[in-house]
Amino acid sequence: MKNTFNQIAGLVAGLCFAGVAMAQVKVESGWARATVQGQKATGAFMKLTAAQATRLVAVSTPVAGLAEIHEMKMEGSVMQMRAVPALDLPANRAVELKPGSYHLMLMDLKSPLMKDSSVPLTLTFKDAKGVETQQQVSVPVTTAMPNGHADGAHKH
Ligand SMILES: [Cu+2]
Repeated sequence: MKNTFNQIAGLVAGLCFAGVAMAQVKVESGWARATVQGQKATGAFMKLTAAQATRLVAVSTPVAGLAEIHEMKMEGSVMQMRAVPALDLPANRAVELKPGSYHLMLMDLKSPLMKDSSVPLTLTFKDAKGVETQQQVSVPVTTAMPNGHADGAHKH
């Protein structure tokens, strides 16, 4: 009985390890926009580079009741924001989530995101075979893109 359990545990651990190794996605320059009291939604941004082609299919965080993958694009002369079911990540090509483009939308915030704190995010990826893997990241909360060239940097 105990032996069987150990074997199963070992097998599960082995599978998990293989899954993580294969679906590794590099997460760089992540940040979330700080919010003020009463603000219920904000965006989180980062650069994702997948070793093998995969798709970002979900995001969750304990700080928000609901988190979605959003895209912004021009519809005629109006900038529209909408939820998308998945974001394609081609192999070895950086996909940037940034203001005015793809972003992670954190909604129903439980409390304001204070500058200089950090937000834990769980990213769910689904590869070409339909295998889902999750990756935990923690991104800093700030008021503008950390490297300074964001259009939001000079708003106030
Ligand atoms: Cu959005």
